Amino acid sequence: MNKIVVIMPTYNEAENIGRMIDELVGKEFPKIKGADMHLLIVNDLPSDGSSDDGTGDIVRKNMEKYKNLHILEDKKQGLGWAYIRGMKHAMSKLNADAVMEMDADFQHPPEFVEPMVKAYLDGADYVIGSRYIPGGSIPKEWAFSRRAISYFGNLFIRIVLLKPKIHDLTTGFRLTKVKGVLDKIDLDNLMEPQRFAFKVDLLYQSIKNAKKTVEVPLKFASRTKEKSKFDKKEMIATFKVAIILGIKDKQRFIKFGTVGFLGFLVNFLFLRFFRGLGLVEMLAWLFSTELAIINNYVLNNIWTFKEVKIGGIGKTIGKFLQFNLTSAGALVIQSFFGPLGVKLFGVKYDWLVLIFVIVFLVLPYNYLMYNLVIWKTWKLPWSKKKT
Ligand SMILES: Nc1nc2c(ncn2[C@@H]2O[C@H](COP(=O)(O)OP(=O)(O)O)[C@@H](O)[C@H]2O)c(=O)[nH]1
Ligand SMILES: [Mg+2]
Repeated sequence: MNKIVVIMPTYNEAENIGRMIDELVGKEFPKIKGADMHLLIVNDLPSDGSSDDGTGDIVRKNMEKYKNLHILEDKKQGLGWAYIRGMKHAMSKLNADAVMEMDADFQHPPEFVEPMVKAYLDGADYVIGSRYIPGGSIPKEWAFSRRAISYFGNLFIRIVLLKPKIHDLTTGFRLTKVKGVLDKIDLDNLMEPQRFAFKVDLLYQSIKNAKKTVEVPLKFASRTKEKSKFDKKEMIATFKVAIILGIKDKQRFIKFGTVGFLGFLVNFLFLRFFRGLGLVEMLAWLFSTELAIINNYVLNNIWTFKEVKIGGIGKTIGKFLQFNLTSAGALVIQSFFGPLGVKLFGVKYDWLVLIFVIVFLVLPYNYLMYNLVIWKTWKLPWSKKKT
């Protein structure tokens, strides 16, 4: 049976934690069929050594009653580290098949655990509790300004990370499959682990690793007791992480462009070189073009797409042949739209036509082919079905 560990960080949550344990472990978990549910509380103690409000004692008392309740306790290092410690413990000590991230303050109502687990059991390897899809909501009593900040902040991150299909990128309520998703993430090197902002990095990497990401509606509740620990500093850090990740994403495109430019130089210089050797024009073109293709394949493989580098002789040969085919596609595009453009705008503007064809047709085509066909870093919606 699938073992699912709900990781719940707490910092001075004595007012909430007892009732949360009863509602979640006592009432909700037994309703969930098909999964072995556990709750792991990661309680932080004040870093100055002073005593906390007794959250840990309440948990320990409940552990006598619930065998599927666990606790980790340490000095406060921030929310991210609490989750990282919890996730490592869940994977290595509790042998979890999946983990959930959940708050202790009832903002993630316990009854929403079941539909998320169901989505996982139905084949999703990353499940997002989403406030911004039909059936989900943010608290009615939130003031307009707070709604606007939440909505536009989220929209901003969606745009920066180029994730239009996912509607809630800042939610804290999520389920992650261990095998293939969480165990592929380098938890020790997440961005801003002392802050809430680490969640954006975690989400970004999880979506990348996951074959099937599903959003499940979440009715986000108001905080019941005490006040939120999320403030302006946290918000700025969150945007910062999103922007850095967004740029990292474009880094690949910048490398791709650089390699393409080098390929152009190789083509240009060797054309002259082979001509100089006395080769007939057609062969000079053929050889120099092929050298440019080799240049592009090798550099893109070891640099632009180094994270998904293709190795091994058999695979390299197969992929290289495929690469030649997609490159031939670019030539076809160029030799169709080039003459067409010249016909439309006159030979005087052939250079403009060339730039236009390369920038708006050849580059996007190549980038698409590399990501989709050669190095397969992008997934099509319909190829996501396999798990
Ligand atoms: N272990 C641990 N838990 C924390 C820390 N900061 C916040 N939490 C917990 O994380 C959850 C979310 O915190 P909360 O203040 O409600 O943030 P908000 O819901 O984003 O406003 C709650 O369960 C908190 O007790 C921390 O530094 N360490
Ligand atoms: Mg909260």
